[in-house]
Amino acid sequence: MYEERNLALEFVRVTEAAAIASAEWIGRGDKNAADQAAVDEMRSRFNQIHFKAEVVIGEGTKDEAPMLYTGEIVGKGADLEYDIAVDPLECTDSVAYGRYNAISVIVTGKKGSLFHAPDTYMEKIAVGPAGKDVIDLDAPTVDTIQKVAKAQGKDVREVTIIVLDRPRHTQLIEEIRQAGARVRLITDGDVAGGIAPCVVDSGVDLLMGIGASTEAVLASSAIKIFGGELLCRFKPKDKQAEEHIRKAGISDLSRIYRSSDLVKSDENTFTATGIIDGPLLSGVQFNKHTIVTHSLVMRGASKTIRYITTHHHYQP
Ligand code: VTB
Repeated sequence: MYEERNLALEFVRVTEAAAIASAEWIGRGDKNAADQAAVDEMRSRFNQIHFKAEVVIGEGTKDEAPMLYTGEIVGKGADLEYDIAVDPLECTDSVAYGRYNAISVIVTGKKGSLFHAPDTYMEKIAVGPAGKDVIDLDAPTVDTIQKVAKAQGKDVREVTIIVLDRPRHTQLIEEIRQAGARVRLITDGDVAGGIAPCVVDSGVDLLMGIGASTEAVLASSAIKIFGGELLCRFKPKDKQAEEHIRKAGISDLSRIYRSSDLVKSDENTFTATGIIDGPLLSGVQFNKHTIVTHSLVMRGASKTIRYITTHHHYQP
């Protein structure tokens, strides 16, 4: 009976609510309040839905986070059928300081199918369907850009690469510019940034650089359904981070993961609602009598991709 359900569609009401709650905090300089509003809303709404899932990526360990912690069971269903990975507010700083790019996101897969990523850094490349067979994490930047340009039928000068604006990317940014391509810097948000190359009108062709491992799992669920690709490899910043990865049972740090390693089931889902405008989704708009949200809803089993604009009745 559950086979025909599209859980992603049920979750859109959850990400919408979390997005609206955190959008109330845009630009108020309080990232904890923005995050808490999204977490509270997401957590309470999960328990109105008939499903049962274990949080494999959430707000942190049980000690760090009282809600949506790794290992928490959510939903009011009977059987534990799903893994769930969430980020109620991906990019707390963007919301707190009114910057570009923030979403609320939920990913599910059959139990045991989502990668339990220890929270640390990974180096990543993500690309849309046309370039999926030409990317290589070990290739020189210029080669990757030339190959992706060719696969997309573009000139290198027309290729845009989204990169997190971090000192660790100084050399990468230089290499991209030397190759003749464009750099689009973002302050945060390589979930939306990693998915953007799959979206034809996003203006982004590639994501490159080092970002969080948990974000790689979230992005992979959408990238898989779009038919693009994400390659990544752990890049611990110090010995402690390396130890953290090993403690999670991962001994081969040189392993390259692709999106299908991070999200193993094809019965996966991806649901996200924009909080602030980004490369994937527009943010929450507050009008006099309505609040408008923009969401992306994807289901692996059918490969459906839905963009949902919702007008929420609003009486201040
Ligand atoms: C990125 C970014 C996230 O973490 O993954 C980043 O996409 C990586 O960590 O939005 P640093 O900030 O230490 O570079 C976030 O900024 C927050 O999860």
